[in-house]
Amino acid sequence: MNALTRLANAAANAVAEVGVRHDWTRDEVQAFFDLPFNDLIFQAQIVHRRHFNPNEVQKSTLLSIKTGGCPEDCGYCSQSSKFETGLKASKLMEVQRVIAEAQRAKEAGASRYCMGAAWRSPKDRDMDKICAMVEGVKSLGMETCMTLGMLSDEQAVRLKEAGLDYYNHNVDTSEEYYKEIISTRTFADRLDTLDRVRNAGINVCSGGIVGMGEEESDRVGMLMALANLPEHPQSVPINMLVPINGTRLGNSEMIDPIDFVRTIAAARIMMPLSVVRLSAGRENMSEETQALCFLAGANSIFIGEKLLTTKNPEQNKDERLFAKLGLEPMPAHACPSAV
Ligand code: SAM
Ligand code: DTB
Ligand code: SF4
Repeated sequence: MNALTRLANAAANAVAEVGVRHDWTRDEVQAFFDLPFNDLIFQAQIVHRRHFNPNEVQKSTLLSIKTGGCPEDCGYCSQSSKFETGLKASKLMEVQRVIAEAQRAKEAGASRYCMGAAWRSPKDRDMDKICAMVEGVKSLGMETCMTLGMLSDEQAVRLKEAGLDYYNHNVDTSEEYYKEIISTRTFADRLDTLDRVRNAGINVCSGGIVGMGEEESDRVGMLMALANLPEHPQSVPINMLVPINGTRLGNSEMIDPIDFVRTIAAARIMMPLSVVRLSAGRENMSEETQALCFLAGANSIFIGEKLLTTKNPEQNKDERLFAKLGLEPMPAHACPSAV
């Protein structure tokens, strides 16, 4: 056994013994990525089975409640006004339409409804409508999630009072690589909003995108940034870049699926009580890759035929995959670390 394997095994054993850690070092995390694949998956399975039913996968559905025309310049995004992507922009949706869409998602088996707006930050004048959406979707018995950009303290408190369960705000990549992807805000801005959400008592959903031309060391840095937060995000979405024509990253080369699975496995080991979501990118992924992601400890997906603006696998395709793999939906409010 070489020194790195010993280090990775020791780090995973440390998780098993002490539970949740917030002091991950670069060497420890890099050592997970350097493990033989089978050893990495084995470690991830040990951690996963300690805290979760390994055959349960949480199902969320997304809705874009305000599409396009965003002033930010995120290099991956179809909704940035800085790129010509051919996307049709639209205004903030009516509350009743959002609730009706959520009801359909519930009937299709989703336990969480995630509503996303292409904003740098919400305007205070939009908050009444946003809060009414949270209250309406919650009254259906679903978990609620919003992703609206940067928040003020007051907006975070208002969302909490409306009953919001999760706020999604991704760190997206390492601090070092962030400025290559986005110039209109900083990594520190992202962390500030995450602090506000956590301090308001809302569960944090934060992860990132892989396949944006980053180095493996950036994936290490991204996972360290997430796992060394004062509390682990209760939900950790790992997105595979969906390349969008017209954006700066539209011609990116697809990441090797094994490298993607390694990122999931390392996230699982480092944040043992968090739900790790195999998020965007499933439309371009084989069933075998998805099965490896579940084996590596991913236990959440988006269901429904659309993500925000791009395609997601059809319902019957996902149902067939769940049946083949013997997977069951995770009930609402089952995340062990959620408030
Ligand atoms: N405007 C808000 C924000 O940026 O936080 C919320 C919406 S934004 C679309 C939510 C997240 O979706 C991004 O942080 C990014 O991680 C993910 N995302 C956007 N476009 C993507 C793409 N083409 N491929 C993969 N993930 C993407
Ligand atoms: C997250 O991490 N992924 C979701 C959700 N949080 C908001 C969004 C994925 C978007 C994929 C590209 C699109 O459909 O526009
Ligand atoms: Fe705007 Fe969010 Fe897209 Fe960035 S990721 S351009 S902030 S909608």
